[in-house]
Amino acid sequence: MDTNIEDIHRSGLDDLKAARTSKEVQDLTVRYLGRKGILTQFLRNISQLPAEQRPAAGKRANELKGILEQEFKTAIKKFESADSDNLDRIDVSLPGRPLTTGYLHPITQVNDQICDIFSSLGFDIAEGPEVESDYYNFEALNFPKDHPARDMQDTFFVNDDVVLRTHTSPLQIRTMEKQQPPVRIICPGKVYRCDSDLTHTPMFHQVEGLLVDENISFGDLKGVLTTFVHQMFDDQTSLRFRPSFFPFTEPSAEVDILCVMCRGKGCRVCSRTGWLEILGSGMVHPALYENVGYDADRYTGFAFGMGVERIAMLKYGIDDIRKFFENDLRFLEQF
Ligand code: 2NL
Repeated sequence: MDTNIEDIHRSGLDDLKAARTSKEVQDLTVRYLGRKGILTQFLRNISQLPAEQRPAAGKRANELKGILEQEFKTAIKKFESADSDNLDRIDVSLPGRPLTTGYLHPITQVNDQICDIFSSLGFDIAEGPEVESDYYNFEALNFPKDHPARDMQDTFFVNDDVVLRTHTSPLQIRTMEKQQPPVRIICPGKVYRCDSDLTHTPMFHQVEGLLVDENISFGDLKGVLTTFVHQMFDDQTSLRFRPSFFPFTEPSAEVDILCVMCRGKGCRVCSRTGWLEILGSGMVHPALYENVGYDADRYTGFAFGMGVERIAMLKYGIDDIRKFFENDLRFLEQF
């Protein structure tokens, strides 16, 4: 026998050390342990050794067979897991995956447009709580307790004295309590009314505005709201001021625009009137000035309120308010 078992052991481990891939280790396994492998040959040749040497050589050769099998197997596993790491690694030469950009909900877009128009006219933006006291939501706004006007707004009560605000006017009362005229604010925000159908949801978004100063007239109200309508729709839009009633304004007026569907001819959308109501407004009732400590002889002002969903429906010709709340991307992606 020319090859020494210890030489096979040493060269086996040296070859393994030099191997760099699982394929190379697989080749080594064949070279040492395969049918014609170096160690296999050695084992086969043991029968030709002198009888007294056979047991020790057989024991040692089988021992080495176990060692090499184990070492090669471990090395193959190690290289294979490293190979799969390589597959997962990022290929920086590949083109990037495009990121889909987000977009704002149509109600947010219309709300922002309304706020931008009034900001450009010099109004500040005020925000505040959605849970309000009966005082700020009704009493201070000239809705006496048990007055039928409270039935105009189907209120969600938290308890006898606390409500979910039915409009954002409470914020305007709070602002007037803190600050003497001139006041020029708009109040955007969520409001709540117990009402649900094609044009009403229990929660909707409102923007209310208030301007109080010396010598403010109904003419100022008409000028500001006409400018708003022309910027929000288009500057050819016809509008009219129609007498109305609110407990907190006197006189009161609702603003209509010529029907965007039939241009005034009369259709289903405008109930054959040719006009669409878009907001309510009026001169602030003197009783409110008393409640907030303003001099009612010195100051006058106007106020207005509009539903953001309603403006968005008219602007985009949407017939069902609930579409804004269903979060169907096929609808939302169109804006
Ligand atoms: C509507 C009508 C309106 C007001 C809101 C208001 C607020 C104060 C004083 C006086 Cl603090 N008025 N707000 C005035 C007229 C109409 O809203 O139909 N909103 C959706």
